[in-house]
Amino acid sequence: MMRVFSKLFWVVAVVVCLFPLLNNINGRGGVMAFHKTYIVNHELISTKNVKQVYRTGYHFQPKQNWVNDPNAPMYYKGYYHLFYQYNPKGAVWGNIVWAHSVSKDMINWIPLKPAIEPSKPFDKYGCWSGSATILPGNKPVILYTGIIAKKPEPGYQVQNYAIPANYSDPLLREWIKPDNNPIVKPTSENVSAFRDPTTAWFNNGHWKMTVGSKHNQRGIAYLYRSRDFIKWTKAKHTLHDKKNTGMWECPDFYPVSNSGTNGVETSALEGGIKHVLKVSLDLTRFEYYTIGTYNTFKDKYYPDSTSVDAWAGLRYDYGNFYASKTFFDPAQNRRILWGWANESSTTAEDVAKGWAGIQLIPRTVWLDPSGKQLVQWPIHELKTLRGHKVQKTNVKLNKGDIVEVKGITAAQADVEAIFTFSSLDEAETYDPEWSKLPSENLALEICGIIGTKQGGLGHFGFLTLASNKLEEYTPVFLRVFKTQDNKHKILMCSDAKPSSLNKATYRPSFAGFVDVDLSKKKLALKSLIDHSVVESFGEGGKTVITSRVYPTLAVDEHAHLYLFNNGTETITVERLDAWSMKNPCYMN
Ligand code: DQQ
Repeated sequence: MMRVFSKLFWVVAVVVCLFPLLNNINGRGGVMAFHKTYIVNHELISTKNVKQVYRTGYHFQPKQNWVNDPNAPMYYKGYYHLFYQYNPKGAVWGNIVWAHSVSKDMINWIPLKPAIEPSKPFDKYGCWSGSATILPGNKPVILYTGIIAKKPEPGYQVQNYAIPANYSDPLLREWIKPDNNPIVKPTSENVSAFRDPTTAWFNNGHWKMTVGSKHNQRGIAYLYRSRDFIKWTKAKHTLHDKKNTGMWECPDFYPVSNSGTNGVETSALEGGIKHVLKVSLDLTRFEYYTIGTYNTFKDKYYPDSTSVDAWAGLRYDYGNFYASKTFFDPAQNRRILWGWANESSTTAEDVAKGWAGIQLIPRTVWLDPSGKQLVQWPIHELKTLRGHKVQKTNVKLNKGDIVEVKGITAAQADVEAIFTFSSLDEAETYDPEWSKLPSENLALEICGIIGTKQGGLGHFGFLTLASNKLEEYTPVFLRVFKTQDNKHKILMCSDAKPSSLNKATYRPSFAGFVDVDLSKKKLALKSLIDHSVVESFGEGGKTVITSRVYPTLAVDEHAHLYLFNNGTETITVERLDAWSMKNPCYMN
């Protein structure tokens, strides 16, 4: 049976590759609060004449309509499954169903019919986010949030489960929502803030899972226990909570290995591991994580003292990245992170182009040897899309130099560079006054202060999606500062401000610090550029920033990629590798 499906996958894949017109190859090849209902008459808006210059080439996006959170990613019988929040009726949030696609490599996708749609009293007004757990005997089960009434806004929330109709179907095309749903109901104080159940883990004879919530402005990850996955009891205490952080959406709780890059299964609780708790904060529309210890005796999570447990804490991504979810991939012993990037264009522009939202390239995630942060890197399968390559070595970038990287499709590319410098002397002083700035995102505050002013050691990096005369560009760069105790602080920024002449789009600057030892006098940068998205990885994935941008001139073959240095210290590009990126055989 599996062999038949696998054959079918590749037959379909090859056919579609041969006939690009069938998919979006020919089409070329953040962040906002929602749960808001839009009244848009899509029939009155024609998308036919909209030039689709912002559609991505190699990111996951369906042919049309609105997309948000990735849901229940999992690996089952040879296929990766991705479900996601989807509006089948338009390019704005609403009418949410669980769309479903399957893949052999998380790059080429086959769309299937929606797996879960509102149909029963327990999910009549919406099937919101949730997760998959693989029960013993390789039996997947989905936990998801059902909306049972429109009031109180944004909806009355319960937790449901769904199971495959046919376990022998590796594509898991049919899902059953049993009539004993809902299996978890809210308490009276949080009926409209009680959602997004996690993947469950097993210990002490029970399955455990958390549900995101808030009480007043205290963010909460409630802990539930069950012996049979059907009857769930709320623990007297929370798994974790924190005052003044507002609603915790899409919590994710999982173990990471203390050493190496391999992932560990969600129920692994002992033997050289730490735990990660990530929450998506509805108040800021950014995600934060801490690294800590799961005390299995107390059934409670404690962040390490080195992990800031608040808005100034660590983020997977300091840019447009939300509602993420990880899963353990048993086929390759790794933990994979999926995240959603919203549009930064206006709702009217989204409706006109007929789609909104993309899933970012899945990233392998592991614990940094310091134990203080995670590291992320695009899955290795992405390399299969690399086409024509350009390589440069030992390119000197003096103060003010801008050097074009020619010979690749700059609007759809993968670029990696190692920058070196002979001395740290030129690094500017890290102003002690900056420590008084609001700490929610200090890096961003500093980025705003230094602006485009020339520095000492940096800023240097890439000008992505740049127009010929630099009327538009999205700079991704690094800049080094010297602190009073003679240490260094490295700032990484991705700045959408100069990205577009269209001033109606949201063009935020994003920034984070990169925690790196500079004794080798080297810094690495990678960007995945794809028409309207730039995903950048500082120092091998220690700091990641995603920007959504909408250039008006730097589109398709009119886009350019440059290396630049705007600091007094000469920078050497020790090595640059840049590839044109091909389109996958997308069928979404
Ligand atoms: N999106 C879902 C919710 C979740 C939010 C609704 C996060 O379940 O809290 O589409 O983006």
